[in-house]
Amino acid sequence: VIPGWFSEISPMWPGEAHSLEVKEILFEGKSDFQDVLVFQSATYGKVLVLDGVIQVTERDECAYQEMITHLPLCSIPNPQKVLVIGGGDGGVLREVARHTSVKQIDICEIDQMVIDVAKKFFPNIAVGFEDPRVRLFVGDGAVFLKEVSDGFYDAVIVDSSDPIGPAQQLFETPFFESLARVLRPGGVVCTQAESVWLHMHIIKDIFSACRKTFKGSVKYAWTSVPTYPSGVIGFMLFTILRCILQHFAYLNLLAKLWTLRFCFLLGGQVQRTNQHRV
Ligand code: AAT
Repeated sequence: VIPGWFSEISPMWPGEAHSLEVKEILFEGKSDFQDVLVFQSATYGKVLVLDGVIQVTERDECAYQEMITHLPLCSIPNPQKVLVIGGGDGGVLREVARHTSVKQIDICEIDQMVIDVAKKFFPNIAVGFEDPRVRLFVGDGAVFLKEVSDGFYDAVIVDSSDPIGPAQQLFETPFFESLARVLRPGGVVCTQAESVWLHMHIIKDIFSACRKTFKGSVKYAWTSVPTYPSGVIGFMLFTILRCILQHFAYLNLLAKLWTLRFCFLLGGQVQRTNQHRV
């Protein structure tokens, strides 16, 4: 450990640690769930750290918050009811609020201290809480989902910390089953899904849990965030297919398109034959 520098050391990335020069420690606390630290860095603005792991820096937070939000919300038409799990800094809320179709934004963050610290030190991120469509629930996201009725949300964004600590349950099969239950057919889920350079085993586990749980498509996306381990972070996106009748409607549409295509071909043929005659 270099004096005057913060190093992100964790068993989740053994043998390597990204470091930032610390200008000033602004806050140090211990909540019921985790150690909370805020410091002024030399090059990335203010930094929020939970249990020794960087969650947000002022300089590169946009790369993560925009991707985890707009990938899912731009992938379905007209999202209206959105749930955020985790994300107590408010950055994902800020991005969700930019979607005019959205009417209700619920957030379930486990740690009130994260919310308070974000409001005090990261006003440009915590501004997300000020949108009138936001309803805040402080509690465990996995427990919260149990109270939600079936098919309630159009989109769920799981902006969670790593699977060591309070977010562990958010990477396990029962949680994915709850997500599948609260999502409406045609809805979409996007979860924080770690780095391809460091966590292939976690990614594979999430992928296979989702494949079993979601009768729809499961896709992985990633973006570059310099202050996250290995400089990249990924997302697992899953959708639930609409009901079986809608499958038939889709097949019906395909059949019609083929018939149309056939008619065009035939029409072209007839035209050509006629031209030939002329
Ligand atoms: N947008 C900031 C990025 C984060 S913050 C992750 C948030 O998830 C934290 O505020 C944490 O308190 C919250 N959280 C953890 N467990 C739970 C839970 N069970 N229920 C609800 N909220 C929870 C993610 C940074 C990713 C870092 C990658 N290395």
